[in-house]
Amino acid sequence: MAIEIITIPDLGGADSVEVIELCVSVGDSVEQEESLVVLESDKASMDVPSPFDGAVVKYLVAEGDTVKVGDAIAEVETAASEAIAEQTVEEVVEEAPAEPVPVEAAVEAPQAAAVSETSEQIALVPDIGSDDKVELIEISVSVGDQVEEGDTLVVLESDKATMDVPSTLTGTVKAFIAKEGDKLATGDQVALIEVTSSAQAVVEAPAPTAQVEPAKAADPASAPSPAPAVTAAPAATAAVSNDSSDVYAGPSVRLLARELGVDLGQVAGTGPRSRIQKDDVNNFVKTALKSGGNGGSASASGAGIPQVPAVDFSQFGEIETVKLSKIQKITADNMQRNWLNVPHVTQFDDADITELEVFRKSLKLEGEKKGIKVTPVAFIIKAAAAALAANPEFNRSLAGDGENYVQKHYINIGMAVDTPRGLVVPVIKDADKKGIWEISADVIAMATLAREGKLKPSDMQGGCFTISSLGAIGGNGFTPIVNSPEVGILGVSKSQMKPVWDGSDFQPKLMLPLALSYDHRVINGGDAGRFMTYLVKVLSDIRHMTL
Ligand code: CAO
Repeated sequence: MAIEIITIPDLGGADSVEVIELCVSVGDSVEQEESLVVLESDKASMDVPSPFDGAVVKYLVAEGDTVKVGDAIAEVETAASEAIAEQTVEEVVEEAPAEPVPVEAAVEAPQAAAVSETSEQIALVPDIGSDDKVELIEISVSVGDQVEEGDTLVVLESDKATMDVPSTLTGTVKAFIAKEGDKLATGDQVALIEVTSSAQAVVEAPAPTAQVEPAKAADPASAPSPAPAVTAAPAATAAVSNDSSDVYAGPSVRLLARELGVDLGQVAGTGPRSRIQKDDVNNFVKTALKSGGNGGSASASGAGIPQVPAVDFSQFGEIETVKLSKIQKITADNMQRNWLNVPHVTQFDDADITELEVFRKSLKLEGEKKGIKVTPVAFIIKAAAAALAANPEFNRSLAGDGENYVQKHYINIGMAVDTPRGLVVPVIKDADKKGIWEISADVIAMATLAREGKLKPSDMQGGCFTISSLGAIGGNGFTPIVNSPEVGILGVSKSQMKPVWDGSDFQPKLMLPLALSYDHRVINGGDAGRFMTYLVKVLSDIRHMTL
């Protein structure tokens, strides 16, 4: 009987996470996409779904265990892998294009093609996120090569992105079934691999079960947070190729390098066959920042930034040192990166929301019936969506190549939420298409999930523009930091009644202070002036939103 071992997929940056729930009883059947376990990091909880229909034979983890990417979590008996197991090598060879397959190598293979009973397995094209066929543009290893899990087997190219297809197995490449120039679709066979040990024979999930989101990953500009794409099976990831140099690194490492402005050609890889890992990039940056520093003097570091001297505060009084939460650390890194990379300008204005408040308060009774509280934030999100539609410059991101920008044709608004564990930014999707009730319900749901630490990675991805509202707390204004690769962020402060001159008299008006920070590489002052003026107009008279 074919048993497959399910492993922890890419956690998108989280080092280790806790198993908080085993969702299926041992012996019970599980359907494809049904959750096997729930993991929780400081940032979010994540479901790990089963990649196929089957039955849980046993769990290899317990609730409370701390796990990391690649750890085995369960054994699942699956009909799908039996089907693959029954496929003989001869069948594989028959199906394969004649030219690229060294038949001898394939025929020497002992028996079946895919699972634990034999040491031969077929690498398939995982879910590439569309039904279209994509071209195989590069075979990255040779027949006879030893490949490690994670090594790139082939590179596919669509009109949108190039995609590395990494091996999910450690073993020897016995034959390539596909050749350069072939057009491949999800589930097509790529290569025959002889695994080196049964312990490593984690069966690659059949293609239909892969959960990759190549479109998102392919557009670094639309994926501002490093949140993981939760996948049940390791699969191909996609990224726009940085260049055609022969640097040996996967797409996520290339994306990180682009975000940090690191030239991968200067980074020494410590992975198998000198493959560059994320840690190599991070260490390169740390070393660059430290080099040139001399124990905290004001001299410039390698990156030209003077180091902040370390101070022993205990000499001045009692202190305690408290560990930063994961979210706090991620926020600190993101803020510093964005502050250093983005040339910020902040523009200020006040919107007269006197009428908006009258209207909002008139919704109170209806809101109580619906169980939805409408705060000014919902109107600000709606107005920002309208301003984005009217000023598409704010819905752009610089492309990683520095030669292009990406114009987004969807409008998702991120909303900063203050939680006990730190700042998180869930995203209200398609805010331009939603009404105030729906946006209000989203705001409540997202803020609740955020505060309970239950946001899914996908809840925090795909933002185009962020709103940071301190309106319920107070203050006249602040200069928010752009949530790069977005190019604009709106800081909202507390509305106050103010005397406003109407030409002949002072009128009491409820004024909402707004601060718009923008990336001056993408947005000009004129663009920002028009965006802000439009926003103020819409908030002052919400009938404009309907135009
Ligand atoms: N001016 C005056 N009052 C405001 C206001 C404003 N701009 N915005 C909201 N309010 C009032 C609401 O009317 C409501 O008052 P009532 O209860 O009397 O009706 C109250 O503030 C509600 O506040 P809230 O925080 O519960 O809900 P919200 O919809 O205003 O905001 C959220 C939701 C998630 C944005 C908010 O809770 C939050 O977390 N804000 C912090 C964001 C943050 O930390 N930003 C900084 C990031 S950079 O470090």
